[in-house]
Amino acid sequence: MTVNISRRNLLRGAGVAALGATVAGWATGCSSVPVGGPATGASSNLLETAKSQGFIRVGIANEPPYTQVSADGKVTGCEPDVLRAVCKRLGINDVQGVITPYESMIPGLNANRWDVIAAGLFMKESRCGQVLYSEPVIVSTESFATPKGNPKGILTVADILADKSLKVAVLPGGFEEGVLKTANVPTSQQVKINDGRSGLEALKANRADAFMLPTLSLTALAKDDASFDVTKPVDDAPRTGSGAAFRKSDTAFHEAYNEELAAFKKTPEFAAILTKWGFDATVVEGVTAQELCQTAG
Ligand code: 6CS
Repeated sequence: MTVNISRRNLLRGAGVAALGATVAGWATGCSSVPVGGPATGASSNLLETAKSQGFIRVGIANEPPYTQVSADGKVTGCEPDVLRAVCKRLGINDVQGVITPYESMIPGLNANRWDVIAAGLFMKESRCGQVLYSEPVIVSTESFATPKGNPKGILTVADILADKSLKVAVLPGGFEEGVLKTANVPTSQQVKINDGRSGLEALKANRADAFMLPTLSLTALAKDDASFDVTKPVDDAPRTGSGAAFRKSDTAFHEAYNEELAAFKKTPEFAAILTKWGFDATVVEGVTAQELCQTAG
C-alpha cells in the first residue's frame, strides 16, 4: 500500500514551506486530508494511539531512493516502505507523511508535528542524543557530484580542505554539512542549497565546484540529468546509516518497533524493499545503532 498526498494539499503546503520549513500537506491512504492532518500528539502510549486511529505520522524528505514523493503524492522510498511494512505488523494500517527539510526533522518530531522520522536521517552522536533510533535499515556512502570530468579533481573532503578556492554545496543541517564541519572546512567554502536539484544548479552556475550528497541520491539524480559526474564513495566521510527515529519519550513504541523490525529484517520482503531502491540488504547485517551513533558530529 502506498500513501497519497493530495496535490492541492501538497501545493497548499508549499506556501507553508515558503514561510516556514515544512510542507504541511499530509500523505495518507485517503485521496485528500486537511493540511496539518489529525495529530496524534505525544502520548505515553503512541503504539495504542496509532493502532486505534489507524495511522502514524512520519517526517520525510523527498530524496530518492531514501524517500520519494511522486507528482500525485504517493510516499514511498526505502525508509517509508520499511516503516509501513513494520507498522502493519504492529497493527498500524496507515502511514501519513509530511515533507520537511532534514534540519527540521528532529525539531518537528519533538514538537509533535509527526511521531516518527523515516527519511534516511543518518545516525551520528548529536542526533542520537536527541531521538531514539531504531536499529539500522540502511548503511550507505557519500559522494560528490562534480562537473563532467571532475575538472578540479575533487574526490575527498581533504581535497576541499586543501584548496581554499574550492566550494562545496551541502544541505543546511544535513549529515554532509556535519562531515565538513568535523573536518574544519570553513563555511566560506560551503554553498547552502535546499535540495538535490538546487545542488546541481549550483554546479551548473559555477557557484560550487562539488555537491556532497549520498551516493545513491546522486546516482538517482543523474538518471534525469547527464550534466554531472558522481565520484566513487568519499573515503574520508564516515560510514553511517539510518533507521526510524522516535521521540525519547516513546520508549515503548521504540522497543516494540525494534522487536518487529528484527523479525522483518529476516524476511525476503525486507531484502526486496532494499533491492527495489538500490540498496544491498546484506550491508546492514550485524550493524547496530549503537555503533553508528558513535559517528562524530
Ligand atoms: O542524514 C542526512 O542529513 C542526509 N540524509 C540523506 C538521505 N540525504 C542528505 C541528508 O543530508
